[in-house]
Amino acid sequence: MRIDVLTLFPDMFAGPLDVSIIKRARATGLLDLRVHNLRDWAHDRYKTVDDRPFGGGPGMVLKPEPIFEAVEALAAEPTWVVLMTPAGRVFNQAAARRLAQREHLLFICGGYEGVDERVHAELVDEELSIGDYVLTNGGLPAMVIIDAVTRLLPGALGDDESAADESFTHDLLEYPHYTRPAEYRGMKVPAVLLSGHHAEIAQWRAEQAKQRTAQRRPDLLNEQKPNEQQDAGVRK
Ligand code: JEW
Repeated sequence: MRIDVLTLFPDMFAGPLDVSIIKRARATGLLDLRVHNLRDWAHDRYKTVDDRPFGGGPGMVLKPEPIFEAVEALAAEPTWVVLMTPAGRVFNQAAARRLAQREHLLFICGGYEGVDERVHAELVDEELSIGDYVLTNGGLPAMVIIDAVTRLLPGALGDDESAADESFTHDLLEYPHYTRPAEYRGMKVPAVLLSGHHAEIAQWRAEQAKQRTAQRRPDLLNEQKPNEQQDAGVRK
């Protein structure tokens, strides 16, 4: 998969995407990730990419020209263009599975107050947020999505890592884990896990996962699951 990122802060991307599974996916050629500074497409020697909003008001708006020209330079069918914005649909594991099917993703991170509306209308296939909290820009949200998508690429995970992939794929939280010692500071590992009865262990774990989910994340049990394949994107 190829992923291009357009950002005002390319330095943000250096650390998180250069460790662990993503590092390995890049090294083996499974992921071709390229981070670009939007200012490279600015038109003036001050590298201006934003301007004051028409109609007045606080803050600045990202100008359309650098974004249009950058996307035209980097994208070709079948590129799927994703705009990070707090006004987007909330990213989840189903969205990660959907994005992982694409050959080429292009993330526009944004910054400041927002992006000229003509970018949303003409250039963008899908708008995504990572949740209901305020951030300074779209860089971290883009990295979160790149992380979630990369580990779904066939061959990205080692055997141990894929075996450990339980939680959101089964729509339940994980059961509790224990390792040695069997007793630590008076706290004992549940006897069933030491029993060697595989069927009983599986039953205990399933029950724990259900109980935990009901207690901590009842929303996961009640959630409607629309068909995201049909339901994706703002431009149909
Ligand atoms: C996200 C892209 C670009 C946040 C989450 N937050 C916020 C916010 C910003 C500007 C105007 C209004 C609200 C900051 N910001 C972004 C925030 C994505 C941008 C600027 C974002 N997901 N995605 N939770």
